[in-house]
Amino acid sequence: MSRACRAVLLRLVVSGLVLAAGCGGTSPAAHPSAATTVHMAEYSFTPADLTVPSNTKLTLINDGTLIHTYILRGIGRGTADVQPGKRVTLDLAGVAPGIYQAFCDQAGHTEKGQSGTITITP
Ligand SMILES: [Cu+2]
Repeated sequence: MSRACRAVLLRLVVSGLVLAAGCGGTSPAAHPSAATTVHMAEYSFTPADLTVPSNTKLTLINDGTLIHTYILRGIGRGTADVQPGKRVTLDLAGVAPGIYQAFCDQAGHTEKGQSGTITITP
């Protein structure tokens, strides 16, 4: 191998290490969104799957033309009706870390795909 080749190889190795270090190393295999804002529309949440620390305040924005809600299944926490064009805050204080299904409780919306997951980390 030529000296120039070795130099290129070394640079690739070094930049690879820098990239690996920049990734943090504590992320799960998937890449869930770290956003704390969820956009609602017909019939979706964006992002559908997100991961937040415990005690986060989520912002829910209704970009659609119908009323939507964002409810965590099974624990009685979620928004009231969010009117089109409005935003509300959902305080997750006291919600135990875990993975929760999120859905819109307006008739038919979950069935049309308006659901997702929220993972709350300790
Ligand atoms: Cu909805």
